[in-house]
Amino acid sequence: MIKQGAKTELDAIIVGAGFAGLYTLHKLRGIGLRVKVLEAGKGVGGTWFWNRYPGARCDVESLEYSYSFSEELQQEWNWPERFSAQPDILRYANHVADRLDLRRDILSERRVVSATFDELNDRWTVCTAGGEAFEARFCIMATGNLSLPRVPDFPGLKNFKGDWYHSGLWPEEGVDFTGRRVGVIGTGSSGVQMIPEIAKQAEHLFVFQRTANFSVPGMNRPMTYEAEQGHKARYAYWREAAKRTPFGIAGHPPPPKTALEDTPEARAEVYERKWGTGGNISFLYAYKDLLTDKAANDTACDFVRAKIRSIVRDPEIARLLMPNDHPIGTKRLCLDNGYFETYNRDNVTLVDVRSDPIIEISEQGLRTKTREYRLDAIAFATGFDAMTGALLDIDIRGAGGLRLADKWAHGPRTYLGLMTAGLPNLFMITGPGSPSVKTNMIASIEQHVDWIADCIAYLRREGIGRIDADAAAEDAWVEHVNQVADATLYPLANSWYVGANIPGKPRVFMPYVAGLDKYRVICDAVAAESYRGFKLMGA
Ligand code: N01
Repeated sequence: MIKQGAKTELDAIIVGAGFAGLYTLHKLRGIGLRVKVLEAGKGVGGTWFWNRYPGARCDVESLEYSYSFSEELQQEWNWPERFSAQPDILRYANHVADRLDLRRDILSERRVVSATFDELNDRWTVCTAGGEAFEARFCIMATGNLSLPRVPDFPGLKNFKGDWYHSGLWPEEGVDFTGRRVGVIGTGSSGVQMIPEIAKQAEHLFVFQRTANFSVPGMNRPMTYEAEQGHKARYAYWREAAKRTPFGIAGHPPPPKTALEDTPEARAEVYERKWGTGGNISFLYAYKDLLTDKAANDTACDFVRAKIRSIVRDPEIARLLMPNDHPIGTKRLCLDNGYFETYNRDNVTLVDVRSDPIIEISEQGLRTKTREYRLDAIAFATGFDAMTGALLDIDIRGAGGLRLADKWAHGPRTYLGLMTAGLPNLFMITGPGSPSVKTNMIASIEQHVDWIADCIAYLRREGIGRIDADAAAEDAWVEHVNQVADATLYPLANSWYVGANIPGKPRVFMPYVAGLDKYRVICDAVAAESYRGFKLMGA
């Protein structure tokens, strides 16, 4: 038990016990550091601890979305489905915590509120909401990219007599919607996943859609013994192959052709095959230029819109569900299990809140400009303050009192997404400016954690007390990240990748989209050149 007022002295503090925090703890322990993880939740698992909404499921296949660093771990764990459901991923995170004996260094229900760098001795002091303080040379932010939930500030929410939930803060005990009139606000990945499941329970489900979203089928299925064993027999091969791909996912050979090289008939066949295979990477890998050429992308958009028209019986509802404001894939392409089919149910109503905006949450439900919907419960699937939200939620102050919030007032600036100049010895895992959310997150996490652990081991070996990103290297990296994004269609969408979902957030494209394979090479070269672009100082 740590006493109020006392400071716990450590070598490294990790904030967050999701997949990034768990692996960082394991790695840093492995190089002999005294480490503690501070976690806001009651348990480990990060995203998969908080996002317990009905239908929550990963859109990367289970055999890929798992740690690769331990052959024993990857061999002994069994995944029940092709795409894992949230409870299975959370079970896996807990298994890893037990298997690697991580829990003794994880302090749960510790929400970090501040992190302050002391320049005199090159150490961070990290404080929790409960008033505890921890001090360490290194601070590693494993705070996640989609971990600060956002509830829009609709007037009247506090007066609502029913229950309301957010996808990212779902009650641990679950929610029974049986016999209730339920409203879901939002049709991103979370909404698309929860809508079919809530529709099966609710007396009536009202979906409040502002922007239609592209979604492709997951074609999820139970894992067969043959599929699992076949993959596991060559796990090392598949993991190595994944490292040489942009997404950190093996088994999707780069497409050889551009979309317009094929005839319309041949294209239709390709898209039909991809649709039947399931998976968003598979679909977006139909042609090599879908994310760089608008005319190519239009062909994929048209195919999905035609699918929606063919699935949804009411032509007016089908029309409303057809996305028309962004190229496919430039917002996270949703993966669903019967999403569009759900709108054929008698107990589901689609409400277009683009033409009839939400005015307020009333005592009895939700009021749009033209009418009131009586609701017993509202599920907000309204997303997150992505990529920077969780970091800026902490009062982080670096050298000379530099506040991260001030430094990033016009958008995040990092070198390699790993560090930001002026905040020495503070590393970010999958930070803005790294491939992160555009990849298999666990693959990106492993790459970052391995790099950070190697870097810290090097600093200790060389007797170096402080590492900081060089401002010029950071400027060059930010420019490079933007140049790469500008050569794609991504910036055309009003997505959370550019912060467009948060009113007032600076519009900056945050992930690095050149691919994890290329990024890995850059990071390795930086390390091999004695951490080029970083300033190493003092003992
Ligand atoms: O959030 P989102 P999410 N009035 O921001 C709507 C990952 N993820 O939680 O587009 C009305 O995508 C908003 O409408 P609009 C994945 O990376 C992965 O669904 O702003 N509507 C939009 O429809 C994903 O991209 C998995 O017009 C409002 C929705 O809310 C990321 O998390 C599963 C509104 C928000 O969509 C975030 O997904 C789940 C308002 N005032 C999540 N404000 C898988 O692995 C917002 N909306 C499969």
